[in-house]
Amino acid sequence: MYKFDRAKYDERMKWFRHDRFGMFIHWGLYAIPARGEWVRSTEEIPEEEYIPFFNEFNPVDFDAKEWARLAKKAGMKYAVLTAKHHDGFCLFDSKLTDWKSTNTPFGRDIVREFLDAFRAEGIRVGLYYSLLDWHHPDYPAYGDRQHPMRNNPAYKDKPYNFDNYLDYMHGQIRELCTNYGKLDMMWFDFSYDNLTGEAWRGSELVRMVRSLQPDIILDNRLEVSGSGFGSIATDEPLEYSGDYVSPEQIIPQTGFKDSQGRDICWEACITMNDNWGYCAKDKNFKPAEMIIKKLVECVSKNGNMLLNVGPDAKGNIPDESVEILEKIGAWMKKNSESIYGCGGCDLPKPENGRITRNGKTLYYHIMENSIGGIPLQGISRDQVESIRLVCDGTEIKPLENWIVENYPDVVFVEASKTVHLPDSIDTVIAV
Ligand code: JFZ
Repeated sequence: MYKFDRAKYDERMKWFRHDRFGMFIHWGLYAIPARGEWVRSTEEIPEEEYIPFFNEFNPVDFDAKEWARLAKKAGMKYAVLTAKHHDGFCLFDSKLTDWKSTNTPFGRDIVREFLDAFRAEGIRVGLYYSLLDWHHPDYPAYGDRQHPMRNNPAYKDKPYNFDNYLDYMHGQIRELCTNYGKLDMMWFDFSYDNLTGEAWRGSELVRMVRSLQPDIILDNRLEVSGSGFGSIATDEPLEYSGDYVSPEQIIPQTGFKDSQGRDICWEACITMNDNWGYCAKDKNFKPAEMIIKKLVECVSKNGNMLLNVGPDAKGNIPDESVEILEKIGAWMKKNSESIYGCGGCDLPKPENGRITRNGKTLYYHIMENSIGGIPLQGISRDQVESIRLVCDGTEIKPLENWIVENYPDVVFVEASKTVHLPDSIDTVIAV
């Protein structure tokens, strides 16, 4: 009988609660049509029209070290690569299929190169593994609402044996957990309709993964889709509950607490534009300033952010994404002490920004300029030991003038030295 072990759980979640910021990488054959990673399904493309991408896959510019340097520069502490996405194409040298990068003209084990390069930069590593598989003959096709062949009459009476598929999937996950050294995270994606939990033989799968990789952290999608909370958010997590809630393309309105008032771990996965996989036409990139503020928002609610890049068919991360990551990196270089090891605090969100906290230190993220003094809400003068500007360490004094005398329960600091001078994105003040 499975019993959730909270002490063990808290131990393995330590780095996750500390690191806060990771890189998601969606990459595969779909980078060639360049219309997003769902292209086979949305356009109902039959296998024979997808195979040419396999036959030509040769991303000559792929350099995992370059990706890793970029992630490091952006201040990202962990990274998750799609070892297999819904199209079933494997970026690793699986013995269980021919549908893998090592059999394309490229001929390389991309997962291994990714793991080596990111570990070398001191970045923790995780692998995304799609539970859906549109290539495997034993995965339900006709009538499955996601499958590219859902409406194709040729698949209507095609027999399939789902247990064969599950053996295959369990076998591949065993390969990943056995042949590639220590993995920090496994990101299963995703459950839907009747396919959830034990339909994936979830308990058996998780038992195997944890026996091979005792410290690994799992997302919650063996149990739920991209919007569910699942039993990890209850007092009795199931064996396949995973370790954290994984809201997709949304930052929750507040953090989550369990019935004992403990914070529930979560990670928002977010795209920079509107697609996970490379999409040539999608230039709808979010400004770096916005993403920085959203990262702060996640941390202020005790969550993480997993920010996506979708490299192109030659293996390059799009220029727009590189530029965004560099801008984030410039901010992180000066302000990351307000992110790493930080979480939320019990004070309400101030009207001019957000607060993150590490122990006794409050980080006031000032996102709006003030006239006169900047109000640090929620604290009183006698609680304050010192105030420093985080980006350069400058001492800041509480204001003592005729205006602030009338606001005894707010600490004001000088505006001129802070917001509109060094950094108008998010100026951080440590108290
Ligand atoms: C999933 C994938 O389909 C997507 O390609 C990407 O990898 C993302 C991170 O995860 O997205 C989902 C998962 C579930 C639902 C929608 C999108 N859902 O249940 O509606």
